[in-house]
Amino acid sequence: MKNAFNKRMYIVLISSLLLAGCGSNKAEEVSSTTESTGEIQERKFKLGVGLNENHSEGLGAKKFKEIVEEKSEGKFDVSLYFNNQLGDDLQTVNNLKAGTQELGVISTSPLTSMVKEFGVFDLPFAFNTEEEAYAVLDGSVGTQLLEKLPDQKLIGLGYWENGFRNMTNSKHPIETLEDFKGLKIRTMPNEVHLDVFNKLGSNPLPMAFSEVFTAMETKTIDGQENPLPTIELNKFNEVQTYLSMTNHVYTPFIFMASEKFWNELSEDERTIIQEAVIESGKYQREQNLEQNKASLEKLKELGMKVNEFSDEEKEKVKEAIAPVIEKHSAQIGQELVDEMYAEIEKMRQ
Ligand code: TK8
Repeated sequence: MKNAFNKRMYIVLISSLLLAGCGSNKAEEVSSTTESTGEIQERKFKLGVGLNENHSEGLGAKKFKEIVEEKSEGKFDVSLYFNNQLGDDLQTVNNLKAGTQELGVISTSPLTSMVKEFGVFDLPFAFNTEEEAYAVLDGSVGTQLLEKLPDQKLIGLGYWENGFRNMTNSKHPIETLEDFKGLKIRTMPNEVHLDVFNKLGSNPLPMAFSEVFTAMETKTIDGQENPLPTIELNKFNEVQTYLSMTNHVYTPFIFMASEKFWNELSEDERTIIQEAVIESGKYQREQNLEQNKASLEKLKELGMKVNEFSDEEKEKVKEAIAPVIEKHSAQIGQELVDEMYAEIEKMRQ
């Protein structure tokens, strides 16, 4: 079955290439050379991630390499690149589109400039727990979004976890709605985040992740927001005094392939990679949950001043940003937003 499918696909592809160029009478010859498309060939390819090799994202990448190399019986050779070595999230997208990088893991938030629907995950306080996020990401909403990527020459293979974001800054603890006012906060390149922080009276500045540490060190910005493992493993505590546990939004990681690369693969080769993304993703999420707990303890030990953000103040923030949520929900697509909330509601019952 699989081979027959591959053969057909290959013939369609080759025939159209031939039609475009050198005449259709060669199609017969081509069909006799298609058997290799179901096989696993020797291949070398690159996987780039944004964080370091000790972060759950880095551990997940190593696990992915291990699984893929084992399943391909050593025919696949994956080179890993950590710390945005191949480029920031948006550069990674460009590399994948151009086919100069085969695989990459990034936050979903910067994708909204290409596929606005990904903004559904940027709506603050949508999820209360990681399990709620998994239900949405691995269910219909997450799948619908992956299906929008081929239009961008990208193939979405699944969701990993960046996690719930918390505020850090060098000025004062953020304990109330008022405390957001006047702070220069770096955001990811994402319209929802930008509008939310504007509404809260902060001065948001979208910036690539790799510039954030220096921007805090030189006081170009007062603070930033990210999940705890990132704050710890990127040593943000060295340039930030206050950590405020706002948990204001959950950011998924998305594992993507270059469409150009994907088109070169046989069905069997694709299956190996797809399965490895899911398997290593389970591991990555588990590691991330562990790291989230450990990082909080570590950051306290390292002397960061940590404060909670009360439910009462959360309600005030939600109220303040309600118009922003409403505007962006309409832009993202109310139907999709409602579907996400319905899925979350199901989890809560
Ligand atoms: C790493 C990014 C990062 C994200 C951000 O590539 O930009 O703040 O949270 O961790 O995806």
